[in-house]
Amino acid sequence: MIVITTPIAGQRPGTSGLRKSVQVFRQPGYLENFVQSLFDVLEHHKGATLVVGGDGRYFNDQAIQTVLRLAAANGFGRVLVGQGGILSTPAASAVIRSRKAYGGIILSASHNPGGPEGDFGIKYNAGNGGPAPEALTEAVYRRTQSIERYLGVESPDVDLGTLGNTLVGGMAVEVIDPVATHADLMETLFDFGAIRRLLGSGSFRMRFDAMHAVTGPYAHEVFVKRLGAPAASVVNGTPLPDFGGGHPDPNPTYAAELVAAMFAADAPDFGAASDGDGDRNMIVGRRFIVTPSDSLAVLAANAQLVPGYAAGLKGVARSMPTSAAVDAVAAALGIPCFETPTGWKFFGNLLDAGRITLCGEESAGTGSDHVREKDGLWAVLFWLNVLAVRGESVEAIVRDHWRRFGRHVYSRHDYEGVDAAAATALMARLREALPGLPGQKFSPGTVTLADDFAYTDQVDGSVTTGQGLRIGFDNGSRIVFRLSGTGTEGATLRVYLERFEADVQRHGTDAQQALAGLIATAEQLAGIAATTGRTQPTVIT
Ligand code: G16
Repeated sequence: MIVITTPIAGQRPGTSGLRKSVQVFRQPGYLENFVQSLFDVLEHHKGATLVVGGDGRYFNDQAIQTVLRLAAANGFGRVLVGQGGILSTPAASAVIRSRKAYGGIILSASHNPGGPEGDFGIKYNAGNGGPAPEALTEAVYRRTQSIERYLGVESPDVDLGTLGNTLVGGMAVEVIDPVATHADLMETLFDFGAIRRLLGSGSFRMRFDAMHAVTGPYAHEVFVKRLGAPAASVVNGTPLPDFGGGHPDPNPTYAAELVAAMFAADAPDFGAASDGDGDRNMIVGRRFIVTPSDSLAVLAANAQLVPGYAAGLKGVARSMPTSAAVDAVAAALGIPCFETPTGWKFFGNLLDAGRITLCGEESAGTGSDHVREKDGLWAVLFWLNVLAVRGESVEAIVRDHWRRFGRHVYSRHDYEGVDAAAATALMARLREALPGLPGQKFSPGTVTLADDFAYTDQVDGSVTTGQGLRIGFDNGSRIVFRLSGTGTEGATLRVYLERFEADVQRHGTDAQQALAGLIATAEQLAGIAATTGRTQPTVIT
């Protein structure tokens, strides 16, 4: 037992676990405080199996050794750890489920930059393979504020580079292949034969950008080894502790290299990228970027073409700020569509209860009931399967989708690293103004809904409030204001803009142009420039 002599103030985890700068995480006792608090709160874990792995970022290897020593002292029977300390978030979810583990610890700050000056993070996934539910996260947070000791064993570092078994204290440690379980699962869902024929046809080229993050080894195994794509189809495929100095967030700003390649004269037919821990995805056709909201809708509409989903979808779900494109598909299919708060954890109960099969978020996450996380590689394979069956381009498939269902023109404007007090004040002012908005006319239409989104879980009845300010107009347009829960510096204000076009011929592809009225109204309502000093968003997706 080790007594914490310098107590570390408890930290409230954000949308997806605890994320802080590496410097904060390296303070003596900081990581231990969180891990011990988690173990103190968990019940019946003596002798149980824990899965541990991360996205390979700086400090990943050291943090894993710490987790192993604490897990041993806290009575876990076995830890399965990915070779090299690597496990993508969806792969960790797959391993937890297939090995029937008690739960798992994933070391990642997702899409945030890495390296000694970058960010680090830790999150706990439960036995269903999904993010810890709110109640558990809150309990851990409360425990971090009163904890005064952590338990550890004296033991040399485990060799994470070699597959096999060893002991830490009396606890078994098994270094596992980080890729195999997930890759095998993918083979059960998708038509690998059809995708192999597409990739080997000589007339179809793909480019997958792993952004020097965790998906490199997964992409090599699946696209190159199992599906026969040329090795050059995977770029930036070696995980690096600082992600090569990049920002592994697959959006048009941070995946600019991919976008440039896909808009070049000799562009491949299909482009995709994933993020730091492999759960997000970006889909790009030749000179055509697919928004995450549209991607979810297209996958739902084409699910019958994919073996794993050919029997039909039980239902779908999207986070509140995600566009209603998938709602239109659900209505046409006659299946339920759920609207949840931002954060994958809110899909967990619906998936566990068999109420939904597919779900997704505007923040570049799409997934299904195959694991309990969003899954970047899965989304790419889903698209490849659809492309292989339909034999059309990405753009043709999306345009056909818009013709059938109408187009939910969509964009998100992020104001990153703004002064936290200013951002909070902006939201507070807007929240106060909400009751007076219904009935007021703005250029996009008359306000019909203005509220602070609250959600009642359809399965366990738990209520979550304060999930984003939404302002809806009579013509289906919508503006949502929300503060990010994943940033580590200042605050990030997100403004989500959506407008429905039944007649897709009326507008070209330029979303910013089509949304100009809503963008101006958002500024008019929130006074973003005056409050934050920012006249332009940092990132537009
Ligand atoms: C995490 C969650 C996602 C969520 C996103 C929102 O993503 O896992 O479910 O949509 O955060 O981020 P924010 O609060 O910044 O808008 P990730 O990929 O960072 O784990």
